[in-house]
Formats: sequence, structure tokens, C-alpha cells
Amino acid sequence: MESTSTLGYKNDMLSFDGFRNAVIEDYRTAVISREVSLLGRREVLTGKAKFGIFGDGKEVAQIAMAKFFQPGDFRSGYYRDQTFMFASGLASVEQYFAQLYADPDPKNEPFSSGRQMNAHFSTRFVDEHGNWLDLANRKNISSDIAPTAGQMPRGLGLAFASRCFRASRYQNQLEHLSHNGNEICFTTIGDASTSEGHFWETINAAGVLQVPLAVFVWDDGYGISVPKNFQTTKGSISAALKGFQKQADTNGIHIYKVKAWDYAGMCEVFEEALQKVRETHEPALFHVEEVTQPQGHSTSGSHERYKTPERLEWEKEWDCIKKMKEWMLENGLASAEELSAVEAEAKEIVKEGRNLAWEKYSAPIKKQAVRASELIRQSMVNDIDKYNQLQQMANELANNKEPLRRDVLRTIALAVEVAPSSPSAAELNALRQELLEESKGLYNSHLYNEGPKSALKVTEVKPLIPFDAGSANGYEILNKYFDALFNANPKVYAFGEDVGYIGDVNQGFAGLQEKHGKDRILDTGIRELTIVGQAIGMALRGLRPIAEIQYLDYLLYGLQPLSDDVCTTHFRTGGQQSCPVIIRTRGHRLEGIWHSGSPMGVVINALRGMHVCVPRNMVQAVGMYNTLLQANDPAIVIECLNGYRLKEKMPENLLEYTVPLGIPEIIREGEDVTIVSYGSTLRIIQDAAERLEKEEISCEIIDVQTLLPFDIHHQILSSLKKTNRIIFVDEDVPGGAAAYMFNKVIEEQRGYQWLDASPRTLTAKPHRPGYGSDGDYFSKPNAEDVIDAVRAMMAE
Ligand SMILES: Cc1ncc(C[n+]2csc(CCOP(=O)(O)OP(=O)(O)O)c2C)c(N)n1
Repeated sequence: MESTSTLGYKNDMLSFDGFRNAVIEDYRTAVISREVSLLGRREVLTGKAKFGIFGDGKEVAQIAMAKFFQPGDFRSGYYRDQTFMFASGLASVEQYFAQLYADPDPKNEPFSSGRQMNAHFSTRFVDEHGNWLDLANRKNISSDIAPTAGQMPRGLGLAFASRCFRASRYQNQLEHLSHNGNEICFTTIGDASTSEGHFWETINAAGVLQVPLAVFVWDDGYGISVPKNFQTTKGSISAALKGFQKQADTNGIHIYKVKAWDYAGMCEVFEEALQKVRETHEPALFHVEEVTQPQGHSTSGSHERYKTPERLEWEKEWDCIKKMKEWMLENGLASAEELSAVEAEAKEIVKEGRNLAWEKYSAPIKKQAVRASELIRQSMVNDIDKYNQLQQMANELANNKEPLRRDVLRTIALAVEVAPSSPSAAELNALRQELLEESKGLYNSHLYNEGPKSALKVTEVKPLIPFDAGSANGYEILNKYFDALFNANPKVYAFGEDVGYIGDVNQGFAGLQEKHGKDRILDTGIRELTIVGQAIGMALRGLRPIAEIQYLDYLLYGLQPLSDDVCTTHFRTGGQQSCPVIIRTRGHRLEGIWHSGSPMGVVINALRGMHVCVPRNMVQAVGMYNTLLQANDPAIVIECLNGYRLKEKMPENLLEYTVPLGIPEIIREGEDVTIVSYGSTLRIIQDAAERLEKEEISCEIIDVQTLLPFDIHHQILSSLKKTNRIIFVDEDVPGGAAAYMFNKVIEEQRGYQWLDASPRTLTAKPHRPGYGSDGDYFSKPNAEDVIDAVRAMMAE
């Protein structure tokens, strides 16, 4: 294993003493981080924490990398980056341990309020009112996620945003977010995770787009137990990537190889390469080789099971901290005594941080335990056995050295079960309710914005449609709206397949790229996953991306980052970050297996944390875009594929009117049966209702408008109270979104009390629709199906 060290790093810029001190400080950070890993593992093995994953073996590389992480930059990394966080001044030992213990207090655990496993970091992007902070002047950590390579599409987007800022004509309005797009996104990934499609799609997109993305691959040779020869072509990510490498006359990505134990060599390479990334926006990949993993993958197992004795021996010999120490001694940068003192001190610092974290984490729970045990102890019961049982429970809780909130609640519940008629039971129940209430804030908050930037708090403004308003095709309404929107809001961007030059396949953006610029309305490759990633990064940085997925059928390609990343951003950061992406797509009825999908059950179940808007026409769609753009919650808007050429009245106040979310609209009033639906299916239902009217059956048709949120004021229940019959119709599979609506109204709204006939769902067949109009007719619910179902209900 050859050395590539050079002792010259920054020698010219610093005095020898300055340089020496800086290196000793770096060594101190490295050994502190190593101690954190060692002690962290012990905390798990002794039962104080549930699981641990650590950054041992990657310390020196991350210290070198952190030197060039500047205010304004972003990191989109993964769970190995503790040293980077320490070296960047963004995490303390105490905070690290607070997360290991899952401390839900954001004052102690600022990364995720105890919601994420250890080493899943973040920094604050928005204030408590939902306003973006001056990210251009801060070091920014986008919140980590555990799905391997999930950080890659987001990293692309964070880097792409720099490109947007650099090209923007409105830079003076965006100064708090960016300094001329000079910001790099540092992305880290393990060598095995480069096997994921996410990695390859990101690298290709970065090579095409030319964005300031710096990818660091920590190559420790394994993905848990599976060696890299099973992961990567040629067993080397830099070798496999050769075709992506940028040449003088091509686009592409710069590729560098460094060794994880070579402090000076890495500093030198990173400095020059990252400066180039910053200036040119040409992406770079650093293949960091010869990384070790001294404690194995995680606390879940031991690496002796899959590493050979020779490999284990090699890892000891080439440990980066050991090598850094040797290099310092060889070059006279420190004496052995000095370094021993640093090491001893590190042990103390880490122990102290751990103790403080444990104290702060456990104090409020112990207080609860004391309160509960005292109350239990004082319970008044006549029965001596019960009395003894209660005393024992109280003692066990009081003596539990590591109580959890659940232990306290369970003990209270058990005590009430022992003596339900004791006068103390009421007090115990009250305490239980109080603690449950407190836990809601700690564990169940922030799925959506709760403050002023909640989409549910946007004031309703009705569309103004003059009585003599002309009719326009649906797509023309969208087109006129987007034109006005791009004039009014410099933060809005639109992109996707065929969105730029031809203005999307249904002409919503036709002619608008020419008017508003190629930098704001743009074409992308066919890569739904990274289209979503692009949107995520932009939204995190304060822009308002409208990312297009050409057809709803292809949303599945981009579903993972929406579900795992977008939907959890606000929740997993305890409200510190928001990711208001708007996914624009089109779906429901059209033709054949791949262009008529309406997998709404998939969407609503995978996307809790986003709003799901299902407008029946383009006037409603525009109102929804207006609502969403005033708020910080992410959303998907599914336009009706067969709606672009339907005639609608053009509202006058296109930029102002809003459609409130979670508020259904009664689009036909009736007395006998309530029919609940959304999107294209409503037109089928309207046809059926008109025909049923001739049989003197009066249908009330309700458009739910949004599936998430769903009928927040229970208007559907009011309709059911009147008609006493209800049917839920959509184009999803049986048990899909129609079943969800059924559950919401019949169970949650307690609609079962008002039924005179059995409630029903009417859905598509479980298979996809065959091609052609008959394929549609025999697969999706048609007007005759609706009529038959309603007649059957009336006959019951
Ligand atoms: C999508 C996904 N698949 C599987 C896992 C389980 N898993 C967690 S880490 C890991 C190995 C990752 O190895 P590598 O990328 O080399 O990173 P390292 O942990 O070695 O730093 C696996 C398979 C996961 N978190 N996400």
C-alpha cells in the first residue's frame, strides 16, 4: 500500500507552529471521534442505547474534507460522518450521545429531536415560523436518512440549486440563500451503496448538468459482510466510472483517488479539487480507498464473522489514526508524550460528554417515575395483597436506574388495573393523560407544518369568473397561470421530461421557456428518481420547484425519495427543515396498461407527510398550486389526463384564488344517495346521476378534492345524514383509495350510524386496464356500473 503523502499542505500559508498546532488539533478531533465510537458501542452493549453505528476508520479523511466545507455549503451524507460533524463544529460529543439515547428534547438532541438513530445529523434551515434562515452564511446539513444511497438524489438537487442561483436574474432577492451559487454540496456514500441505481442516476445527471457536487466514497471494502467484488464492476468504483470522467472537451465528472490514512495527501487533493468544483460547477468524485472499520459495521454483529484474519490484521496496521500519528512523529510535528496527553484528554472529554448527555436525557423521565411511584405508593386500598402489589410496583419504578417513558406509563396503567375503584385511580389516570399529552409533542408532532406555513392555514380566495368569461381548454388555463406565476415569483422553477422546449406533453408550459428562460423552465433526462432529488435539494434551499413526473404511472420510479425523504423531512428534524416540493403529474383515465394508472392507494399510503391533491379540472388545479405555494408542506397534484382539452371558464384572478385543502365540494346536490369520488371519475358519475334522475333517484355528488388531508370538517357526514346511503367510487384497485375514503367516513366520522343501506365501494378491476376504449370500459368503473350500484342500494 504505497504512500501518497506530501508534507506541503498549506505550509506556505502558515508558520510552522501554526501548521503544527492545526495538525495537533486535527489529531485531537480524530481521537475524540474514535473514543466516541468506542464508548458509544459500549453504551449499546450495556443496554443504555438500542443500536449504534459509528464512524471509526473514517476520521482522518473527514477531518481533511471538513477543512474545505465553507459557510453556505451543504452536506448530504450518511451515518458514518460523525467526525465531519465534529470537525465542522456542527456537533458536540454531548449532542452525539443525546441522539444515541434517543433524547426527544431538541435542546439536547438538535439533529432530530430523538427521532433518528445515532449519527443521522441535520442543521436548522427554517425558523419556527417557517421562514428560511440565511443559509448562505451557515454550514448546512440536510437531514440524513438510513436507506442506502438515498442521499444521492438529494445531493444532486442541493448542488443543482447552486446552478439555479448562479443563473438567476433575481440574485439580489435571494442573497440570504446563496452567494452567486458558489456553494458545493458534499455528498458521502459507502462503497457498497454505489451499487444502488440512485448512485448511477445521480452521477449521470451530475455529469450532464454540471453541478457543484462533490461525492466522497468511503471504500472500506464491504457492505456489511458482502465484499466489494460482489458489489462493483472491477471491484473499484473509480475504475467502473471511467467513462463518466470529464475530459477537456466533454462534460462529465472529475475523479480522484486518495488513501484514507493519508492526511496530508488528502488535504492537498481536496483543497485544489474542491476549489475547482466551487468555481466551475464541474462535479467531482473522490474515491477514498483503504478505509478501515475497526469495530465492524454496527452494534448488530461482529466483523470477525466475515473478515479474514489477514484483513483484520491489515486494518489494524493501516488504521488512519495510527498512520496519522506515525506521520506526525516522523515529521517532528509532535512528540509521543504530547500525543499521549491528547489521547488521555480525549478519553476524559468523551466520558464527560456522555455523562452530561445521560443526565439530561434521564432526568425528566426519572422525575416522572418518582411522581408516579409516589402516587402509586399512596394509593388507598383495603386489600393487603393489592396494597403489597402496589408498593412493589412503586418501588420497582422508583429503583429503575434507566426508566423509559413507557415504563412509567405502563406502571401507572397496571396500578389502576390492580385497584380500579381506589380513590387514587382518578389521580393516576389524570397523571397518565398528562404524560400521554406531553408525549404527543415529543413523538407525534411535525408530520406537516403546524405554524403559519401550514397549507391548512391558507385563506380561501374564490376564483372570480365573470359571467361573460370565455371558455378555454384546460391546458390553456394552466398555461396562462404558469406564465403569470413565473413573472410573479422568482423562486419558482419547473422541470421534467419534455417540460422545457415543448412546454410539457400537454402544453401547460408551451412557449414559456422562451419567455422565462432556460434556467427556470427546463428539460431533464428520463430519470424520475433524480427529478425528485433535484426538487428536494432546491426546496430545502428555499426555492419553489414544480417537478414534473410525466405520467402518474411512472411515479413509482420517484416514489422512494418522496416517501423516505420528502415525507419525513419535517418530522425527522423536529420541524427544523421543510421540503416544499410540488410534484406535478397527470393520471387516471386514458389508454392501456401504462397510461391510465390511478394507484391512489399506493400514493396515499406511501406519502403520509405530503398533501395529495386530485383536482377534477384545471381551474381547481390552479387554485391548489396557489394554496401550496403559500405554504411549506410538500404535495403532489395529479391532474386529469383526459382533462386538458375540456372546456372551462377562465378565472380573472388566476394568481390569487386558492382551493383550501381537505375541503370537499358538493358538485351536485341530491337527496337519495351520496356518491363520493375525485378526479376523472366524477365525469362518469355525473353522467350516471343525470340518467338516474330520470328514474327519480336523486344523487348528491361530492368531490373530495384532496385525499390527504381528507374532509377535515366532516362535510361528507352531513351529506350522509341527509341521504342515508353512501358509495365511494374511484379508478383504483379494490381496497385502494375508495376503501380509504370508506374508512374515513364510516369509521372515523362515525358514518355507520346514519346508514339505511349497506355502504359500498365501486372501483376498477384488480388488473390494469386493457388498451383501447373497450379495455377501459371493462376495467374501470363506467356509468352503467354506477347506475347498477345505486339502483341496488335503493332496492335494499
Ligand atoms: C436501501 C437499503 N438497503 C439495505 C440497507 C441495510 N444496510 C444498511 S448499511 C448497509 C451496508 C452499506 O455499506 P456501505 O455502503 O459500504 O457503507 P458502510 O456502512 O460500509 O460505510 C446495508 C446493506 C439499507 N439501510 N438501505
